[in-house]
Amino acid sequence: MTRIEARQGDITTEKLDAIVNAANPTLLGGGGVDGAIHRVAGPQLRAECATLGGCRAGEARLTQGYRLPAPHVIHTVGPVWSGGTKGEPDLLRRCYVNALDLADHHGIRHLAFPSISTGAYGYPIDQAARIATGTVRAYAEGETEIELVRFVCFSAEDLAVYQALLKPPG
Ligand code: AR6
Repeated sequence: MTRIEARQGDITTEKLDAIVNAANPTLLGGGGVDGAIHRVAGPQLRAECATLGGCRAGEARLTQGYRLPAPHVIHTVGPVWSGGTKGEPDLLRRCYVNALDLADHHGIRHLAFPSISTGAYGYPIDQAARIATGTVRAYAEGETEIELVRFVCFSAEDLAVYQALLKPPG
């Protein structure tokens, strides 16, 4: 059984097996959650990322967490929102599936996701959160060893959106 939950907070403080980074295709750092993760992890994270040769939208890469409380970081690159007709929903879904697959393959049981693409990349929060929660739920119904998926929302508004979607029906 995979437990799925949402909390408000700063993902860099999470002490789970892995945190997911909303990166860009260079994997060399940026603003938002990516900047926060690199700041806390320290320069060794950037050095490891520099060996990876980048990452396309929808794909995911694993590194160590260095000075982060989480021992691993799963970097994924969300789609840039450009109206929703450029394959953004499928790319966003693939971010979650590929991050979860990578976690499963490396024995990661507890991981946290930020709200991928909903900051600098402009994806509307309601649509992105629906894809995030729906994709993780569907994944949890398959064969997986993952025990906990936590959505870490930066704002109370985002948390309310995730919580409404995670409420059991009825
Ligand atoms: N913990 C949790 N969530 C956070 C944190 C944090 N410490 N900081 C920001 N958020 P964004 P994107 C939230 O812009 O839209 C970077 O420059 C934020 O409020 O970080 O996928 C990369 O290098 C929002 O809800 O990621 C790329 O160039 C969510 O994280 C680009 O931004 C995602 O916002 C990626 O854009």
